[in-house]
Amino acid sequence: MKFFDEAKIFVTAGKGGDGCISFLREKYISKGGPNGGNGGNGGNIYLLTNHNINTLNKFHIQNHYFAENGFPGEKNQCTGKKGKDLVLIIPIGTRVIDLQKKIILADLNKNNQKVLIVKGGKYGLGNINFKTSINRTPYQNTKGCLGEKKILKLELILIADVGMLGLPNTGKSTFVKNISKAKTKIGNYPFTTIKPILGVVKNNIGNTFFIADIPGIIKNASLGKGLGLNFLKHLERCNLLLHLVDISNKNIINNINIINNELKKFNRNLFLKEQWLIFNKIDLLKNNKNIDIYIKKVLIKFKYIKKYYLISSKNNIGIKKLCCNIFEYIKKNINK
Ligand SMILES: Nc1nc2c(ncn2[C@@H]2O[C@H](COP(=O)(O)OP(=O)(O)OP(=O)(O)O)[C@@H](O)[C@H]2O)c(=O)[nH]1
Ligand SMILES: [Mg+2]
Repeated sequence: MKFFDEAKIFVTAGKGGDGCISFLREKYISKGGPNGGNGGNGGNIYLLTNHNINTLNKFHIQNHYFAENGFPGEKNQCTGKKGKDLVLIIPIGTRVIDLQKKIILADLNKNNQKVLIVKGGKYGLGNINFKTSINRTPYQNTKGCLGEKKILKLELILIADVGMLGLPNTGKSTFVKNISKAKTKIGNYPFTTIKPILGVVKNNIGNTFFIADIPGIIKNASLGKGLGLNFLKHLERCNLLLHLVDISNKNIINNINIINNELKKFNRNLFLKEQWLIFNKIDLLKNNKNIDIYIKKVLIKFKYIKKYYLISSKNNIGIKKLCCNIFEYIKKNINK
């Protein structure tokens, strides 16, 4: 099934109900006064997060939403019924952008978070409000106001502590599958992963962290090459990035530069996040003798890399130590 992490929707709150013009008409009361009631307010539209929803797919099936209009006032001073509110259920991690004003209206990161996005129009006044000493039979009311209207962009950004980063085929999904129960797709070809996947990693004392596997990035992804850079937004909420490189590849320095240049182009804040370099596929190295010297040569070029690890996701080498250090890092930096 296609995974939509963005959607454009049109939301219109309900119009307020009009005020009523009416006069008391009863037997033996020849000229009863005004008794037209006020209208009801128009319905509002809210967004509400729910952890059972993971995509914005339903907003591609329907993208226009209307809340109910308020009802008009009635005779005998009866106020019109308020229009029903509409509540749209969205996944946790949704960012809401007002496309016309180009501002972020809300960033909803918790379950059951509710925000008002368009307010219903105010009710109109019935003629009972216009009675004065000089005008006892006012043929006057006000109309209900129109409800607010907005065009919104919804952007779903995964809530993960750790994000995977790297060229295609470096073993990101293999690593995530190895340490979590995530159903990542693995294949010996580029762009095996075409949508982001969230995994949960647990240790034996009950701590957990969330890890996001995203599609690989290639040179000029910012120009739309490969799957583009759009998926990088899923790393925005991560506190730690694991940059996977294939140690059996001859162009490691160049490959690391490609990823970080694209990262900077997408959002410099991502580049400034804590980044650990993970040399994967060490099982493929025939000769491990000069590996330390080689790694030092690589690291000298990348001063911003805080830590590095040598692992094999396939053969389970170095994974345990790396995971322990991630748990430690998270304990120190995230759960402060
Ligand atoms: N020898 C060896 N092969 C590995 C290792 N880790 C992953 N692979 C293989 O590398 C290939 C790519 O693995 P994936 O996990 O799909 O790579 P990816 O980085 O997620 O790739 P994309 O989703 O295309 O970006 C698969 O054939 C894996 O079996 C490893 O540690 N050693
Ligand atoms: Mg993958």
